[in-house]
Amino acid sequence: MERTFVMVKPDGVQRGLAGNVIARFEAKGFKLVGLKLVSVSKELAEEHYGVHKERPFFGSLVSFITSSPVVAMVWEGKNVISAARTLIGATNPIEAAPGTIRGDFGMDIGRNLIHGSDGADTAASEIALWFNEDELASWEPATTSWLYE
Ligand code: IDP
Ligand code: MG
Repeated sequence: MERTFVMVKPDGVQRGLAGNVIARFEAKGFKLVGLKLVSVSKELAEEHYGVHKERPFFGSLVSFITSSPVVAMVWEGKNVISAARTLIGATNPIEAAPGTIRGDFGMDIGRNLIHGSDGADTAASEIALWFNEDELASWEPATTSWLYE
């Protein structure tokens, strides 16, 4: 089983879409193991988006993510890292497929609602960046045998 880091960005929280995002991950069958509302510091924002430091939009990324709270989550399940990216949709919401979170709810690349880790290494480092070990729950959903053969 994999774990991945997913975050509803400030636009998603402000628009009241955090519950819808959580519902989609739950309905798919993924297991929630960490969840919190975070007012993001500049330091955390710069660390999270460190890979984009040289990009022209880095400053606006940091100021946007620190402008209003985010919902930070860790989800667990089969192939959850790539499956979460599939549920999330393409980076530019106007090009994202209908049925994806960005495709259904977004208009602009700078307001694309949600972040999901893009690989195993990123998932591990982002989970460690955003959560302490004691904030992650180990639990067994009663539905496991109805979701997995
Ligand atoms: P991702 O969120 O789909 O993984 P990344 O390429 O990792 O996309 O970019 C991180 C975030 O930076 C995107 O979610 C988006 O909000 C923003 N971003 C990416 N490309 C651009 C751009 O060309 N202009 C403005 N913002 C961008
Ligand atoms: Mg990315």
